[in-house]
Amino acid sequence: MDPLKQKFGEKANALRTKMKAMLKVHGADKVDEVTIKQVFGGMRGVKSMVWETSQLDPNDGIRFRGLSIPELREKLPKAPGGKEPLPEALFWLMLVGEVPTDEQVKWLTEQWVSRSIVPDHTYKVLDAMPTDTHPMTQLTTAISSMGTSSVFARRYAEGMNKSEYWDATYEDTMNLIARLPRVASYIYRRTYHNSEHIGPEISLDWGANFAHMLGVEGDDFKEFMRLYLTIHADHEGGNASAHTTHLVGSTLSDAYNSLSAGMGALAGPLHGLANQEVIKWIFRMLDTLGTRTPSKDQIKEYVNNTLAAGQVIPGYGHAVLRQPDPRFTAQKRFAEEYIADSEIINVVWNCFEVVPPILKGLGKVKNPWPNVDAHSGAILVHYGMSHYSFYTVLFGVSRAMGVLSAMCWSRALGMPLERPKSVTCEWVTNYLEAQKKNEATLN
Ligand code: CMX
Repeated sequence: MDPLKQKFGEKANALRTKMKAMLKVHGADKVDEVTIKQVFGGMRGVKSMVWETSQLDPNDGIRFRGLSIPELREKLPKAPGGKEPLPEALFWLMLVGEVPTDEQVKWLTEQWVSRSIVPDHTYKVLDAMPTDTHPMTQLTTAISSMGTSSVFARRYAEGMNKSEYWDATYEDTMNLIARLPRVASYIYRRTYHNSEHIGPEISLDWGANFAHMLGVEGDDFKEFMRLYLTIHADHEGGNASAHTTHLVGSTLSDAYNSLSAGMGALAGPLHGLANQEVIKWIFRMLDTLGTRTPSKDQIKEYVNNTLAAGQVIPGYGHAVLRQPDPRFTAQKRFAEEYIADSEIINVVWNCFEVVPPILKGLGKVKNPWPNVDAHSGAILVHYGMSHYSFYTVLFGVSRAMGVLSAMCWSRALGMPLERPKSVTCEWVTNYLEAQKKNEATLN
């Protein structure tokens, strides 16, 4: 048995036993109450699922197994000579709740290399699609197409015992994550580089090899990819891509179907697609203003025009966060350290000063601060990746690590089919009238 699977199995067994006992005693205790505003308002804040791999605080931001992003940078193993955390190390941490050793990370990198062969038919499926198909559509299709090799689907069909669900899901998780950089770089090269593909360099770590297959050379970009793939991996369970993956997985659909669905959620402009929308919005602003170096006053006017046109400012706001996103701050820190001077990054930094007071002034935006998507595009443009329609695929490759490690936990803890209750508008009206009558009777 592999050491990570063994560790996970032990931890999962212990937690499952503990939670079963807890549920027996406390199953009927209340943790929350739901308001009508929440029923109509996207279930904001309703505590209704378990997600082991990370937790989001509105002010402090994301913590992966208790560690903040600066702490990840300090504590997780790095590539030789590197300063940014290795995404493999984060996966290990999310899955078993322990910071791995250098040796353990090396083992995981090698595992993913050995599992990275993509089925031939997936390349054929991709090649059958027009090259102007949005890269996220290509990604979801490619992921679904790899479902032919699902260990979970095969073993379920053979009559697998419930107690083995997590084991088969672990196998799918490892295979799927191992293959994603190959699939994603294939999509990138076929879409923007005349299908001139670049083979893997198996001596490299997962993130650096991905950078290599994309065709962007240089140690700094490799470091950026390691950081990028680490900080985008997870944002607790309620965000749309995580929740979708979880919901679909709760039907015992395999990891391929579940992740493909989750990537469909990530492809929405209010979620992951915002990373392409940010740079598109900035490019349009520069074109409209006829300058690469707009003043703060010019940016202010453009922001006001965007709002007046009934559009959102992409990269700003968040359903949970109420402070600048630490994932934004981590990318800003990277740019300050590695990129001396860049016009496009300066625009992002000027927006950081200009946009929040304007959004605050609207009086309705709960979080006027930048989120993760406000910064990434400018760094990618700096390194020569200006095809912004691809950006959400990068987000997706990273997000797979969080949602799939969480899926292993859902299977290990025996999470059932998700089935919340819906109501009609008429039901709500009748409910309120009944409440009123009750109150009148009591008075
Ligand atoms: N620009 C303009 N208006 C904004 C805004 C922004 N960046 N953020 C919120 N608002 C508006 C909302 O559209 C809403 O307006 P209406 O009442 O007229 O419908 C109002 O402010 C209240 O919204 P909220 O409670 O502050 O925010 P929500 O939780 O409803 O939505 C989010 C959160 C992210 C969808 C929203 O802030 C937004 O649309 N941001 C821009 C898109 C974006 O960057 N998304 C990426 C998020 C991170 C990620 O998932 O990758």
